[in-house]
Amino acid sequence: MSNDSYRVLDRDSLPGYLAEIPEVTAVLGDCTDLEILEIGDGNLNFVYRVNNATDSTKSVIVKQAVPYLRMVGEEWPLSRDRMTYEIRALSLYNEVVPDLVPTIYHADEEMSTLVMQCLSDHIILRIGMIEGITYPDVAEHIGLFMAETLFTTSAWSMGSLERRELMDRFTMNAELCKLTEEFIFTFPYMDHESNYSNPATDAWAKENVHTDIDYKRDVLHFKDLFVSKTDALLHADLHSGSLMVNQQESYVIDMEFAYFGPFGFDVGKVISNFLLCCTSHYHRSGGAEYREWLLEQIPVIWNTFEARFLELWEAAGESAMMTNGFFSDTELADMRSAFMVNLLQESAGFAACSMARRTLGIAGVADIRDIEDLEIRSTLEIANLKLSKRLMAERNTLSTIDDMLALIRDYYSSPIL
Ligand code: ADP
Ligand code: SR1
Ligand code: MG
Repeated sequence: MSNDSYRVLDRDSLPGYLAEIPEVTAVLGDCTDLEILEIGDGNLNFVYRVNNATDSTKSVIVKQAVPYLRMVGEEWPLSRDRMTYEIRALSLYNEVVPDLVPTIYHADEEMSTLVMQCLSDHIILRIGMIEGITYPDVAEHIGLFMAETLFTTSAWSMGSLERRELMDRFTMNAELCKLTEEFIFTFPYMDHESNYSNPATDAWAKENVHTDIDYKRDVLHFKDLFVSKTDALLHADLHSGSLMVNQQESYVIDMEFAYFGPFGFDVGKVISNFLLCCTSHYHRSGGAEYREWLLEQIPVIWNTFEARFLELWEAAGESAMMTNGFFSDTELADMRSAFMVNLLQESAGFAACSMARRTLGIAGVADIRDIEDLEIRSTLEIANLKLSKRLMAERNTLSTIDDMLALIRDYYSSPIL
């Protein structure tokens, strides 16, 4: 996939690179006087905002993968093939959910570079949520994004051959899948040099995570689902840092982890980010009112997701999974109900894993990690771990999203700080 024409772009070389691409000059205009800012705050890549110096409304985003893990440095090599998968997933999303993802201006697999629409009127949802900003439609947008992308690429929608061809285009996103396998499902639950450290949290984790065999067996079950289940093309890194929002619109970015995996991984990851933020607002300024808004978004996400997913399913014709005459309408309806309950329970388990990894692993969330007082931070970290364990242990008792919300509310009804 990669070849020798690759070079790392920087502020000096970007104008020349961009000036050669008609689709980009059509947006930027004259490329001789550009303002270029490196704005990457992610863990893996370099991201530049480039705008015309005389008209800043003419702007693009340039994202380039480098052959290492940015958050660690060049000593952690990582193939830049990840950009090929981001390009493939974003291209597909532009067909399926064009209003919910940035437009592609130019995709260059050899340079591991993507030039796309600059979302200049939007901010990262995580930043907004840390500040206590509410967004009236974001939960609905997230639910729609997941329903459309997950159903459309599932075996309930696609034919067997076309689906396997599509899977083939993502199967070898192997290095990023391995990162997830290790950093979400393995290292956080044991002593590992890569883990984050905060003394009181470490001590609690030693007693209550590293030695909790039932919990670890459950985590391994979810690792198994992640490794083996191929429900649909996942975004696979769908957290509040992968959404850019304003009061009207929401855009999903950063789909480099895309691969065929279990539906519940995307759903659970999203839910966990509302919970992590909710816990942080026991200390942050949003307080009880904002915590309530965060919790209320969870059923909106799920209900929107479920309603649209089922609507698409009911409208679907024959597929890899379904042949006319196999089930009666009633049998099909019963099967769908049981299917959605299972998906909810799997989402709860993946949410539990996501909460633990964001607490104990190398890649934390600013919601919690930016709290300077280590003791307060630790109390909130332990609260997130306890909620993770409860969600995991009780996931199979959940039949509806209201059950999940009741569990979460019950958990938060005991003092957190
Ligand atoms: P990484 O893969 O390294 O995690 P991201 O895709 O998350 O990188 O991008 C890093 C940051 O760049 C985002 O947090 C956001 O601030 C900014 N960014 C990325 N894409 C866009 C875009 N299309 N428009 C505006 N800003 C963007
Ligand atoms: C080393 S793991 C880095 C993490 O950053 C990305 O955003 C993914 O969440 C990944 O797990
Ligand atoms: Mg990324």
